[in-house]
Amino acid sequence: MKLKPGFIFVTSLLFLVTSRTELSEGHSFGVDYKNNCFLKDGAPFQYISGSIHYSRIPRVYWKDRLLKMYMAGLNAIQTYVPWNYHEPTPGIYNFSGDRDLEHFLDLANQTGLLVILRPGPYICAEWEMGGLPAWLLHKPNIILRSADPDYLQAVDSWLAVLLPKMKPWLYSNGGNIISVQVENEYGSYFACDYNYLRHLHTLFQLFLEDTFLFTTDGNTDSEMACGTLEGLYATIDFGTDTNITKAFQRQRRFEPSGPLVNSEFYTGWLDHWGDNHAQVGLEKVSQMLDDMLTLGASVNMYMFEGGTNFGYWNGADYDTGFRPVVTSYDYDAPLSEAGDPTDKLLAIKNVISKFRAVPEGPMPPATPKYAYGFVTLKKVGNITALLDTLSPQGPLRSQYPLTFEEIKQYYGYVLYRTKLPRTLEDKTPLISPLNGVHDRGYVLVNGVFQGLLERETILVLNVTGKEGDTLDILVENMGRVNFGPYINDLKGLVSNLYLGQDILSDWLIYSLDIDGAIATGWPHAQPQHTDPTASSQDCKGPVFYMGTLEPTGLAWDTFLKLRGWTKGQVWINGVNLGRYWPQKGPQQTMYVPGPLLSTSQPNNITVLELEEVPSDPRVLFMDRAQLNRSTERS
Ligand code: NDJ
Repeated sequence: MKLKPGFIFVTSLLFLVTSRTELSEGHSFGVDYKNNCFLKDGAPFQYISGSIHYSRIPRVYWKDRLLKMYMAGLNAIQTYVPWNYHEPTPGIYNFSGDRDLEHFLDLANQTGLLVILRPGPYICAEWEMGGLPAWLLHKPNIILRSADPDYLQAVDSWLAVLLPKMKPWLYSNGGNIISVQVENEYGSYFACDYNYLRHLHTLFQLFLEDTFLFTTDGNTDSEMACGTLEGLYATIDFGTDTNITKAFQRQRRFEPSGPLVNSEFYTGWLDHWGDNHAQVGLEKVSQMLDDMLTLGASVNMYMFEGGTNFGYWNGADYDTGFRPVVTSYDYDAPLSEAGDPTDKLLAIKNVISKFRAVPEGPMPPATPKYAYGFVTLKKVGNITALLDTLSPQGPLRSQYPLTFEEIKQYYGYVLYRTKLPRTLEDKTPLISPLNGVHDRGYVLVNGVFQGLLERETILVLNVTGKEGDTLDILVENMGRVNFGPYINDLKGLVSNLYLGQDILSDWLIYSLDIDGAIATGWPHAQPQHTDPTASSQDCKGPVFYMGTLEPTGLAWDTFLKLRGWTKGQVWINGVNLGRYWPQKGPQQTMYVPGPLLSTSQPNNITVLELEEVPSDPRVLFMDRAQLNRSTERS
């Protein structure tokens, strides 16, 4: 058949206007710049996606959450890969259990969900240090998120492990990853280092070949200017307080053609300790979603399922001060922290049904919750009496304090010990003149709690004592800054402490491996001689309590309320549930996933209370969450 010249011209033009991914055999995903849309297998495609973070949900619940997202009408999910979750120390990788990313991708694939992958290497996300591993801070003054050679060397090593793992999951290879984001809102970072972005672009192209690569930036010209790069499709993010037309006009200034994309449409918002619980009305969320989908935009809702900052994984913001994020990442999202469908989800499903066929059948119900009731705890001992157990290798000696990073402990708590250099007849100020307690220091003299020092807010504490008395400062890492220019967030006593005019020196520094001790069965495994005569003074300061939730034959979700307790950490059956701070709020209960409970064996509860235990040391397992209370009146 003789082809008319015009036909050849049109065909070749079509070749030019579609991305290269159109040309691979079988599966293809790319952009049709002529018709301003995505093309999946050659057909126009609009993704309606929701963010879910596997690192914030127990593995056993991944399928439950993904199925609910599918039944809500989503055709894709978006997830971050936290670098520090998978490379705890340089060259040591963990992709097992709750960190089994490929199992998560497989479950999404089985559930009929495409994946928008966001491997960073920086991810923000209210996650510890924005996903960057704290061991990067071993290099003094490293310029993170830049072409700093030491930073890039670590990035290259990490991505050379991660990205090949992702390759089989790429849509073009028959998997479900349709697109990959490079970095994260890079335009909001001061460095604005195009060489860094170019380096990442080259790396992602090398490992991921024809995959659609994009960037996401906040809704300002400066952010889009510094965060975008030729060759990476520029997308934007904004919430319900935004004029959609103006926001997408801004995206158009960077991508004159191609699909409109909101990569993070905020369905709720995060909580810091001390905030009022953030909530965003479902009416605004569903109306704006409708408006964006009507424009043909592809949208990812951030978050669709928030989950929990278990352990020490919460991040912090440093804006109006140092503001750590709470343990719950409920985010007022369409699926609650416990994965329960909400009215917001149903409203969103209703909107989606106007644009695509939503799956038939019922929405999977909330998992059953159980109020196991009260459990009375008993004292194990003050932290200063447990150092042989918690720091079996003994202390380091140093003339001046060392940071967490210098002693190669990255999370949790470190005890700093020295002697009073002279007798303090009167109350004498213990001072951190350079605001160097990162982040909270619990101060004891001869084991007696004196009070606390706190980053930004409490830089002086008056103490008394005699020459030679033991001065202990338990320092808590409350979570590294995850957004903005202060992510080089060293922890511990990061500068010298003064007692009056004298610099304190000659320190013993105890790295505390509490999680390791608990993993061996402590304190429940060993017979505990508890101290029934504990005086009221004893109930102040860092102390461990323990108890047992007797088995009920049920292992249902529940919510732990520590009414009257002040601030601390909880472990159940060896799992670190995260931090509690009911005195500060707004979070008043901690999510306890049912699968971590035993139906037949006693469930071991361990509590580290940092400040003051209630006169009646009991805790309550409830069948509902309380996330929106300010200071809890006991
Ligand atoms: O990309 C960021 C995402 O990871 C964008 N966000 C989200 C907030 O939930 C999340 O961190 C912002 N983070 S704007 C900065 C919050 C400042 C209070």
